[in-house]
Parts: sequence; structure tokens; C-alpha cells
Amino acid sequence: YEAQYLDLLARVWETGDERRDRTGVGTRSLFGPTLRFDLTDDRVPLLTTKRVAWKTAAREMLWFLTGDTNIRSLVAQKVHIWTDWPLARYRRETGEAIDRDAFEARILTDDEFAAAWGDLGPVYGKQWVDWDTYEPAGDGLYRRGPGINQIAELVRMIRQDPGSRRLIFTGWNVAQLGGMALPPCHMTYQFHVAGGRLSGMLWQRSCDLGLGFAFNAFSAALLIRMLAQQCDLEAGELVWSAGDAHVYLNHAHLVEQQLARTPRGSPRLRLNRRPDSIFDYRIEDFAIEAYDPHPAIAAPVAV
Ligand code: THF
Repeated sequence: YEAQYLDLLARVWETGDERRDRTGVGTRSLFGPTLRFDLTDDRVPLLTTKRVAWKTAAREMLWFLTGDTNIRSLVAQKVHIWTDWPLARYRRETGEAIDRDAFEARILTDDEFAAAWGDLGPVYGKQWVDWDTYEPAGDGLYRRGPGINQIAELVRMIRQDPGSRRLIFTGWNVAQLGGMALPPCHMTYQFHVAGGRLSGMLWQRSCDLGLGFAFNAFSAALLIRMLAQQCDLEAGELVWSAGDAHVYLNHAHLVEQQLARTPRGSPRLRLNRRPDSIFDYRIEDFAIEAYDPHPAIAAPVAV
């Protein structure tokens, strides 16, 4: 189970193509790996070779589903994983050498500051639940139409036409990529129903195997479980594929430590409640059992 990931980590580290990336940190990179994770019996791809902050990943997923693109509500929940991008923009555009804690404090306490500096642009949440549409308004002009909620639509489609080959949503809104702090990494999700089980495929164009993978794989599995519950199905499998799967050169210690560890047991994900809709889940609805990981490994995130 976790061995697939560890093998990939080793393979990328040992044989990946070394290059300078956008962030300037440098990576080793392989193109096009696919991993499969069985989600039956509440199994979930939660790494045990380091402690993963799964509640942080779950809070991020719930934040996506609200359509929010501002880091304020994350910071209010002590989720700091998106702070570095707005912080870098603030420092770049104002020249002020504000530290991270002071920046987060201002995001929390100053409404205008949060509106001006906390927003990531039309990233995941916006595209998932409120994809912009335009309607002809005559004379070659267009006006805004109603937004498309891809997630609500997906739930409806899975229920009504489970055999469909169009059970897809995507964050890759080509026209709006320029306004995003980062174009989506985990960009396209497709679902498949067979034998009463819902499986999901995630394609990410880019994966930071040292940090992001643990979050992205867990989140995708969580989403499959929520969707399955809402559609009265069991969960099947997560098929995870990446375009550029890479390890940052400053994650050498992480690779070395994780590869020296042996996976411990198989954690289970329990859903405590069946909320009225896919948009009504709360963090208390999720429980992880049988999780006895090796210690966390701190590693810098490339911005
Ligand atoms: N950029 C890079 N370089 N890597 C990523 O993983 C990544 N993401 C998102 C967008 N850009 C990215 C941001 N998601 C952490 C986790 C997820 C992130 C960003 C950072 C992180 O630092 N995790 C630490 C600590 C978590 C905590 O407890 O707060 C960890 O050890 O896991 C991938 O989608």
C-alpha cells in the first residue's frame, strides 16, 4: 500500500531528471506515475512513515467545498499551508519585511487587509462550486450568467447516471489561470461506479512528493468517501496519477528518513455522520483510527 509511494519516492530521487524549477529550489522529476489505493474497509492512503496532519488536509478540502479562496478562514482554523503565497506577494508588492505570524495576525484581525492580501484568486474552490459563465447580451456584449457548481452537478450525475463516463470536475479554467496565485496542481477528478462502489481518479499536473503527496492523496480519498456516502455507494479505489512527479532538492533528509522507516499498520477513515449534502460536512465528521505513524518530518515548502 504505502510501499508504492516509497518506491516512487526512491525512484524519483535516484533516477529523476534534475532541473531548476519555477521556484528556483531545484527538483528531480519523473513523468507520469500512477498509484492505486484500495479504499474498501475504510482503508485510506494516510502515510505512516511520517505523521501527516490529516485534519489540516481535511480542513483544506472542506474549505475548497465552500468555494472560499481567501486564506483567512484557514488561518482562523490554524491551517497555515496556504499562507506562504499571499505572504510572498505582500512582501514583493510592498517591500515590507513582515514576518509570517504578523502577516497572519493582520489577515485575521483586519477585514480590508484580508480582502486585499489574503485572496488567492479564482483557485480550487471558485472553480469547483462557482465556475463563471457568460451569456450573450446583444450587440456582441456578454453578461455574467449563473455560476456552475461542478460538485453539486457531480453528485446529481453519480446518483442519476452512475454508468456515465462524464463524472468529472476540474479546476483548470484556462481563461482564469492568470489570476490564480498558483494554477491548480490536483486539477482533474474523474469518478466511476462499478458493483456498488465509487472509485475516483485524480490527475495532478505536478506533485511535490515530499510534502504535497501526503495531502493530495489523503484529500482525494476523503472526497471519494464523502461522495460515496452521499450517493449511497461504498468506496472502491483511488487511482492517483501525476504529470510531473518531483522531489525538491532540499528534501533530501525527508527522503532518506522516510525510506529508512517501515510502514506501520493500516489506518482507517471513519465517517461519523451522514450530513444532508456534500456541502454540509464538518471536521468532527471524520475520525482516523489505527494511526500510529513515525514522527513528523519538517521540510520547507517551495513557493
Ligand atoms: N507547492 C509546493 N511546493 N508543494 C506543495 O505541496 C504544494 N501544495 C499546495 C500548493 N502549492 C504547493 C499547498 N499545500 C504543506 C502541505 C500542503 C501544502 C503546502 C504546505 C506543508 O508544509 N505541510 C507540512 C506541515 C503541515 C502542517 O502541520 O501545517 C507537512 O509536514 O506535511 C500541494 O497541494
